[in-house]
Amino acid sequence: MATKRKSETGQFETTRGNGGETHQQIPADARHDEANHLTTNQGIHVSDNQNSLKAGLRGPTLLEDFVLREKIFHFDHERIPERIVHARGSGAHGFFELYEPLSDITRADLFQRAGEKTPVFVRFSTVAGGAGSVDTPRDVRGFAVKFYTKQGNWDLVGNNIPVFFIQDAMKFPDLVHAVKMEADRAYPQAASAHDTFWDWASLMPESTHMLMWAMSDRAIPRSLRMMQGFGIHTFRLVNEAGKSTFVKFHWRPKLGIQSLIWDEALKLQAADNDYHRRDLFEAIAAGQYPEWELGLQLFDEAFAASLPYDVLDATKIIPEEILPLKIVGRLVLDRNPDNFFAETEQVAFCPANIVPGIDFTNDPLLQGRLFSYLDTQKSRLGTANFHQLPINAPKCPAMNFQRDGQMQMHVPKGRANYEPNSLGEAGEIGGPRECPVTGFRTFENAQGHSEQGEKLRIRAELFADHYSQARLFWASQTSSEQAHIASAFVFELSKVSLEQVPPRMVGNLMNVDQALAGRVASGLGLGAPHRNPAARAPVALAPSPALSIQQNMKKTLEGRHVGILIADGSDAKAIFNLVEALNQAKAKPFLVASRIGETKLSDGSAIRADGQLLGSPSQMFDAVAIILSKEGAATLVREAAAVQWVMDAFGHLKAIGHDASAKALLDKAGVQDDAGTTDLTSFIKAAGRRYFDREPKIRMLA
Ligand code: HDE
Repeated sequence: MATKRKSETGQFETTRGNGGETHQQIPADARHDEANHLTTNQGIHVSDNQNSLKAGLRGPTLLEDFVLREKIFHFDHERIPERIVHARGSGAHGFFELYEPLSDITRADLFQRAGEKTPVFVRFSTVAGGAGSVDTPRDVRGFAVKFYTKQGNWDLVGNNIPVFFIQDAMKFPDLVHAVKMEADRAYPQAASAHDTFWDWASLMPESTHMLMWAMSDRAIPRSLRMMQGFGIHTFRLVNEAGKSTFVKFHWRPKLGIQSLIWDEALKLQAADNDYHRRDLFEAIAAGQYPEWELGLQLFDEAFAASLPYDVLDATKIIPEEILPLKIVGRLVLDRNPDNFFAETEQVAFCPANIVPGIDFTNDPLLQGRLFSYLDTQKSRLGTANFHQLPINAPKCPAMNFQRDGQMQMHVPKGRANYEPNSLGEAGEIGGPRECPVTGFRTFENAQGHSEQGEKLRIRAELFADHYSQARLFWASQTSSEQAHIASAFVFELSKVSLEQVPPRMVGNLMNVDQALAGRVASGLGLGAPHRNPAARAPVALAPSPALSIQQNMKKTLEGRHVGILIADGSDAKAIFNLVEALNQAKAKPFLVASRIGETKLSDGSAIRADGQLLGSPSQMFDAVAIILSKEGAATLVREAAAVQWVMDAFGHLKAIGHDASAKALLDKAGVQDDAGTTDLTSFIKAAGRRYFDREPKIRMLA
């Protein structure tokens, strides 16, 4: 029954029958907060955010309920189209700090003063999956940085792999159609392991170098904080005198580069869809700010001409051993977005956003990108005024005569919406004017190289070399990394049902390395591979150890997560000491037990676990420790999740520290002693790395 009762202040308030009970017990005046009104979008105070307006107690909802209609209307339109590629991403705010002035090579304002900090917003992403897909598929990762410089926004929209699948923008829609879910069946989501991708890739020899990277552990990063970033294309830096220097941009993670084991990546898709997003958010929230250094490869025309590959070809790198990086500054991410949608979703990157002192080259892939990104923002964000959104707006003044359009947020004053005008002379606002001094001037390329020639649909000669650098990459890997690459090819091609595709792909690999092709063919159960003709004979290039992850990993626990499995009766002191040592090593300890609430320790104290065993499988950690009582171990050997926990930690090549009582569980999980299985005293020292030499004993790789 609905009744009306009088509140203490004399206001009437409706109470409801069953099901309608909300907060009506609170007197109306107690909820009245002058400064904190819930309102409609028109600013009307809302009296009731729980009930729609009805004709009578059990009557129909009334159309006149503008509060309900507005709320539902807005909700209905909450989603915007996701990005056609790179739909799933995570972002963060931070700054770029310059180490030393670079005025001799660029007039870009952000590179002039040592110690100066430029605000940035960074978005990391996967490429193929939709916005709701998982974080750890085998995929390239986007690494897009928006620098809010004093001279306007500069977007360095890169990836975590320094080359790309294609050389010419013309092929991008084909690549994306082939890799995304298949057109008729709409699967697989976020995976390249399917017919159409490999059909396309095997017919595109220029993709071979990138495929080598994509099949390597680069495509399964451990953390967004532990991957390198690359601008990929050759760009130009231009100084005050108009002199141009070619540049390739590199980001180097302070925590070192690190990747997952493939089986671990697969299991993480089940354990934590948001593994990377959570890792980034939590690290920043905990004050462990991810950091990268910016490295530049600087060179001139003569150097470019001396190389046996074309620097305008995005399927080629310049090895660091030939052209070392000049480290010029650091990128620090120190603030999570306040709102995912407003910032990470609405951020609109565009490689065409450059500032005076930086310029493009004729890389035909880059040239296509200069069109695409602005264009895509219009359909994604719906208006040509997307640059006015707070996350996209420059932090320096922006003034021009562009006007109107959907969702115009500015209210320009006066009549000056054209130029030239003489309104200023009449005492009105005349508006801004161009400036040849501070304004952006395109590099004129006048040193005998001015762009002229016939109109041709053609690529430069050296672009036809599709294999030399794929070979270089292969030769630069450790034998463990080579086994991962060969096995990844086998995994991916094993999911292909078009019979003509795997032999064709293996035929391309024959041009990279016969042994690799043989291993992939044998892993797939194919006959002896046949070499596909190469458009241009590969040349010998010296290996580049800088391309190997394993040879460049940092031995450290910093920023790493360590799972500690405990049970009733576990040694309290051992747990305390380990947690202390891990904190000191800047690692994140995480207690795992069968019950979250309370685990009773050896000294009678009780401890709360951070995670329950089933919900915290060992793939979530970089290393694990197991501290058990005899009874605890006896219970856990009968718990499949505990046995699996240990088995996976061992299979994922992690350090396992344990006390004597845990031995029974280790034995049950088939753990064999090696350098990575230690007692608790040696654990901290052992835990800062993976044990790749364990792998051949436990996994049959191709
Ligand atoms: Fe992109 N790319 N891309 N891409 N790309 C997009 O822009 C495109 C390429 C990259 O976090 C889209 O806003 C073309 C190379 C990143 O928001 C779109 C070509 C590299 C991101 C687009 C390329 C990238 C994108 C989709 C070939 C590494 C995510 C939504 C000519 C250097 C940025 C959007 C973010 C996003 C087009 C090739 C990196 C459709 C046409 C090479 C990191 O405009």
